[in-house]
Amino acid sequence: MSSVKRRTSGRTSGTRTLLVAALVVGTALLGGPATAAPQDTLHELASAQGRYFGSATDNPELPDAAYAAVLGSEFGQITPGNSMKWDTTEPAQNRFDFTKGDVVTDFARQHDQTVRGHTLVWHSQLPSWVGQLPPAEVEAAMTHHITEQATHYRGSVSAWDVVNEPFNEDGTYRTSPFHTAMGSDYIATALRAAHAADPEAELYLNDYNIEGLGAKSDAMYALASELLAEGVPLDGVGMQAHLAVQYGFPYEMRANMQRFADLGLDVAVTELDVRMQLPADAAKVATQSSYYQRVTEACLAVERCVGITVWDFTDRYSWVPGTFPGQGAANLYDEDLLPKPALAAVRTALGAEDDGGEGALKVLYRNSDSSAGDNQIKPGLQLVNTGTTAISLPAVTVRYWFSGERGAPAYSTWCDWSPLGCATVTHRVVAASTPKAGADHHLDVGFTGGTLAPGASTGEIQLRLNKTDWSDFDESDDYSRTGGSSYADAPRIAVYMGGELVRGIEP
Ligand code: 9MR
Repeated sequence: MSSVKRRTSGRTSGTRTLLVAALVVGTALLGGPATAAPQDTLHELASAQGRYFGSATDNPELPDAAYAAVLGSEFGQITPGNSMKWDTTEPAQNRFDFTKGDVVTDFARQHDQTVRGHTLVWHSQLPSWVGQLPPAEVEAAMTHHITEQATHYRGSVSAWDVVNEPFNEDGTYRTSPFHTAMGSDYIATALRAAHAADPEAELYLNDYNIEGLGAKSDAMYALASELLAEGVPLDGVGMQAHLAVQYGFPYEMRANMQRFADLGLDVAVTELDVRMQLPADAAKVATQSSYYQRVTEACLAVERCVGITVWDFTDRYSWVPGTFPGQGAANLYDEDLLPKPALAAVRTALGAEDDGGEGALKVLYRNSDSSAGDNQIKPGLQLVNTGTTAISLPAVTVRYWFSGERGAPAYSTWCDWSPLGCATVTHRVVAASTPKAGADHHLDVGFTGGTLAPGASTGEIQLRLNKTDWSDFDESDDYSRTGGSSYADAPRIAVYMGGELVRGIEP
C-alpha cells in the first residue's frame, strides 16, 4: 500500500530563509531597528509549514508574460486546467496527443514546480467515442487510456486525480460510461491501472462539495474506506473547494479533512476559488477573504493536508463567469493581476505576519472619503509594530498609489490630524517612475522623528491630497484604495524601511 507515503513539494524557501535569518540575527546583534525581509511568496510561506501552494493554469494563458511571471514565482505546484483531460489527450481511440500537457509539465520543470495531473477518468470532457463503445469494451479502453497517459507523465506528474467527480450531490454514484459498464468497480480498476503505470505517483479521488461534512463527503468517506480495506492503491482525497460567498462556508471542514486523514490518507485542496454575485462590494469581499483564510487554516490544522491549489489565481482567467453568468471575482488577484484582500488573508493564515521577524511593521488603512469622484483623496493610516524591537520612524516610508487623471500635475498634501502631531508627519506626492493604470502617482508619508515601541501603534494619521487646480479624481481604479471605512490590513499600501520594501505589494 502506498497510502503511507508522505511527500511535500520539491521547492522550499531555502535560500531566502537563510538570508532572512542572517538579516534578523545581524540587526539583533547590533541592537538597532530591525531590517525586515523581502516578502516571501505564497509557496515559500506554505513550504515553511510543510505544504505546497499551487495554482491551476491553462495553455492559452501561458503566453501572457505578466501572468506567467506570477505563476512561475508565487506558486510551487501547478495543475493543468484542461490539457490532460481525455478529450485532449485521446480525442480518437488510440490516438494520443500529449502536446498541450507537455507544455505545462515543461513550464513546471523550468520553474521548479510539482504538477498535479488532472484527470484520468471523468464523465465530462470525455470524447464521444468512449460513450459509443459497447459496455464490454469500456474497461479495456479506460485501462489503456490510463496506462498510456500515466506512463507518458511518469516522473513529471507527482499526483494524479485518477477519478474525478464520481458522486452525485446525494452521495449516489454518478452515471457515466464507466459506471454503466463496470458499476462502482471502475474506481478500483482505474486506481490499480494508474498505480501499475506509475508506482511513484500519489493517487487521488477528487470531487466538489465534499469539503464539509454531509451526504456527499460521507459517500466519499465510505468509498475510500472500502478501497483501503481491499488494498486498492489510494493515497489521497482531493477536495476541490469551489466555494461561493452566498452559499456559506463548508460545514466542519477541518473535522471532515481529519476523518480522511485518520484513514491514513492525504488530503489536498485541489481547486479553491470563492465566487460571488457581481458586483463585488465590501461585505462580499470580506466574506471571500475569510473563506480563503479559513480553508488555509483548516489545511494547516490537519497534518495530512499536503497543500492548496487555487483554480487559477487571477480573475483574468477564471472559469466562473462562463459557467455562472453574473458571478465572478473569485480569485486571489483581480483581472489586472492586482492582489485582492483575499491574498493578504491567505498570507496571514500561512504565517506571513512573521515576515521580517523582529521589528515587523504592519499598516492599517481606512478610506475617510465616501466619494470616489470628488477633488480630494483622504487615506487614514496607522502603523503598528508587530515585532519585538523598537522601530525608528524616520527610517519608514509608507506609499499609497493612485492615479492623477487629467488636470494639473501639481498636488497639495495635508496631514489633518495625528496623535504624533502633524509636524512629525511628512507627506508629498511623487510621480511614479513606472506609471501603471491606477498607479501613476503615489503619496509618500514619512516621519521626522520618533520611535515605535514593540506592540505600539502610531494611531490614526489623517491624510488628504488634492490637485492644485482642484479638478476631480476618479478614485475607482486607484491601486491602493479600498471602499472600507474602518481600519483594516492594506496589502496594496507599501511600507519601506531604509528604502527596502518590508510590507505590502507594489503595483
Ligand atoms: O477550468 C476548467 C474550464 O476551463 C473548463 O471549461 C471546465 C469544463 O468542465 O472545466 C474546468 O475545470 C473543472 C475541473 O476540471 C473539475 N472541477 C470543476 C472545474 C471547474 O469547472
